[in-house]
Amino acid sequence: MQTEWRQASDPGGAALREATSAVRAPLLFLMQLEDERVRRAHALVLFDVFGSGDKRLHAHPGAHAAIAVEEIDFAVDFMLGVLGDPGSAALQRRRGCFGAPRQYHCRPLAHPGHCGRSDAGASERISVPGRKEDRSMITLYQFKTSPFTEKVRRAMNFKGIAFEVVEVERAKVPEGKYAEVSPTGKFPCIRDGDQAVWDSTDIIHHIEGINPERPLVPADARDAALAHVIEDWADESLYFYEMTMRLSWEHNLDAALDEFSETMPGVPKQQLRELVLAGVGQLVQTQGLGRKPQEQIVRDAERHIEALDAMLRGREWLVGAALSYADLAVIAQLNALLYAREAQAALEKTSSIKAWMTRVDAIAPRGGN
Ligand SMILES: N[C@@H](CCC(=O)N[C@@H](CS)C(=O)NCC(=O)O)C(=O)O
Repeated sequence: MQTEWRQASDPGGAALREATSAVRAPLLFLMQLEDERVRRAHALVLFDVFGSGDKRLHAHPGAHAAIAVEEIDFAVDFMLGVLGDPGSAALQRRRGCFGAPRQYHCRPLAHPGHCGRSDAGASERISVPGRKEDRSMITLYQFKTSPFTEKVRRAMNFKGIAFEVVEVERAKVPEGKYAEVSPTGKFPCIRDGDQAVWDSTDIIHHIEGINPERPLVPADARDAALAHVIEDWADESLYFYEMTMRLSWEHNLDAALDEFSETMPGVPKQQLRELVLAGVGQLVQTQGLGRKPQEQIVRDAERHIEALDAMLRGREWLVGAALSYADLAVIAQLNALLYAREAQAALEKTSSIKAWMTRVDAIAPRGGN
């Protein structure tokens, strides 16, 4: 398709363009917003060229292969509907699982090309499945390098909540630029209509009522308690391991520095490196973890990773029989921790974590973070 499209996008591809515009069959066009193979602009031009009267564009955050699982079911539904078999047993069964098929929309981005990129102050608009058309767009204020942001993005992607992103300019936080939405000066926070919600945990609970057919808080009281405790373990314990190992150890910081540097435009990398080492070093010293010798911290982190592996052995999700916000909190911290080579080595010795990560990515993608 890529080769064909290259032809179609230049004047020499006129024949292909003509053939595409002659297609009149109902069209369900799948598009990944961070597709590494097909440029977003090219996909949109191609979509426009099709001559079909019934054309739908389904856009999801993520790379080429990160198509949401429910999208495949939707495609089968769509095909069965087109083939005139809307009452088939297979179709009814699928509708039973996912509710009535939803209409998906993708609007042009306010800042095309910024999806998941980190240009300071940039915003993006993403429309995703399950969007409630009658509610205003949520704005997510984020540091793209933050695991708490990753948790929230995954939650909104899973629920199909449309949101736009504002990449917070670190240097402007002390000046009070974002004080209205985040009185603590911490991020992520969201603006939902006239309400501001800060702290990723509060955000998860706030958005739980949006698209409730895709819950993240377990219904069972014991499972809900377990999800709460696991999330807290991720946010308040694993977080300090990732901070210490990713950002205060020189040999690991270099792997994370490029991304950090995107959130501090104008600060030379070497200066930023020193700032991060000193700032985070001081923070983890005060918290306490940073006072331990590195070997002891590595051993602690290995125990955490082994514990996670044991929790997942023979199970698909951390709590109960479905994805919950516990999975999202843990995968977000783990991804940050995996910048540390010691954590990567520990992961290699596990048996269940990688498959679980793939499962989470499939239905709750990071969304270009
Ligand atoms: N408990 C908060 C933690 C958020 C947090 O610590 N965010 C960090 C980025 S990873 C932050 O905003 N740091 C800026 C600061 O502390 O001034 C949550 O879950 O949202």
